[in-house]
Amino acid sequence: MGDILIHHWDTDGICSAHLLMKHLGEKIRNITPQIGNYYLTDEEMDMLGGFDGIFIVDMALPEDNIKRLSRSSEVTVYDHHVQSYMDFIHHINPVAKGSRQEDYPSCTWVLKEHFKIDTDLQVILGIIGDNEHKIKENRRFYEIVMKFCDRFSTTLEDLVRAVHLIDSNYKLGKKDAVEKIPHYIGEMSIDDILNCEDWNRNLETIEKEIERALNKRQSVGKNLEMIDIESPYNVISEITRRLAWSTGKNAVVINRGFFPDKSQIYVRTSTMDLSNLIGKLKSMGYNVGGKPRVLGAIVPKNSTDMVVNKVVKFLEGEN
Ligand SMILES: [Mn+2]
Repeated sequence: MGDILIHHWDTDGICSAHLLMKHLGEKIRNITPQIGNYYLTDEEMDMLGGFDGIFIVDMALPEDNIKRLSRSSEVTVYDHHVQSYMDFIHHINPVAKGSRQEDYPSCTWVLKEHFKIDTDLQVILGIIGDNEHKIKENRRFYEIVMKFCDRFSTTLEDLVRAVHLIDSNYKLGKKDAVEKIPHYIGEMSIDDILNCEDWNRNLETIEKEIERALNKRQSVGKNLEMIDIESPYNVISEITRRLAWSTGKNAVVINRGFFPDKSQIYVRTSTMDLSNLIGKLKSMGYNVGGKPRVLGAIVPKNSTDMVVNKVVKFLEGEN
């Protein structure tokens, strides 16, 4: 039944999908998982079972998803996320083989190295997509980005804005739009992206939604700010970031409106280590991920208040 390509819904995923399609030189069907899900649903798994070859880019799906797919299809993964090396598929992920994450700031860079692609706009957008201004802290890649800016008379500011425009599609939950972009992003210049009317309209919608959410903030104790919303948009990480950065306090945001049956919970702190909390919620069986200072969880709607209570207690230092 031919091949199919699965990619992450963000700029790095979209640009990686474009680069792989271009390299394969064939029209290949592409999909992104249900936006917000870092795994494949049963329906998605069933649909994929019919394909001979499955390519996955910039998406660290659970190993049991991959294992199941590999029983009926030839699976190839290109990625740069931290994950275990999988010897039962074609696994092209230098980080899984021990390379440092800083040396692979995007999946587009993995593809660039693997296929010896030029450092073109899509490769750079992948890097800026995953790192934004933080790329300044990565000396080697900041130089690569600056060289690109010189050569194409653009700026880091413009590249970051281009990334926000591309990412506006997934933030508004526009799965179809996301899946179309890999087919034409290769023909867009940086100015085409910056001037795209649809995407600029998207950004305005998102901006209004974020402001509306920030107006609902509530102080809990002296060092915690909380926002509890019901938004159909995937904007929780941006709201949490702005809440934390504007107040300097621990921030907890709950969105009960993005998934029909689940809530999103997002936590950001500048003073605590959330690793234990992440581990604890994982051991309770919840879908949780994060880094020492950021936590994201997707929990069934009827467990939301209970999980939020645990988070708040943790942040108040009672645990
Ligand atoms: Mn990525």
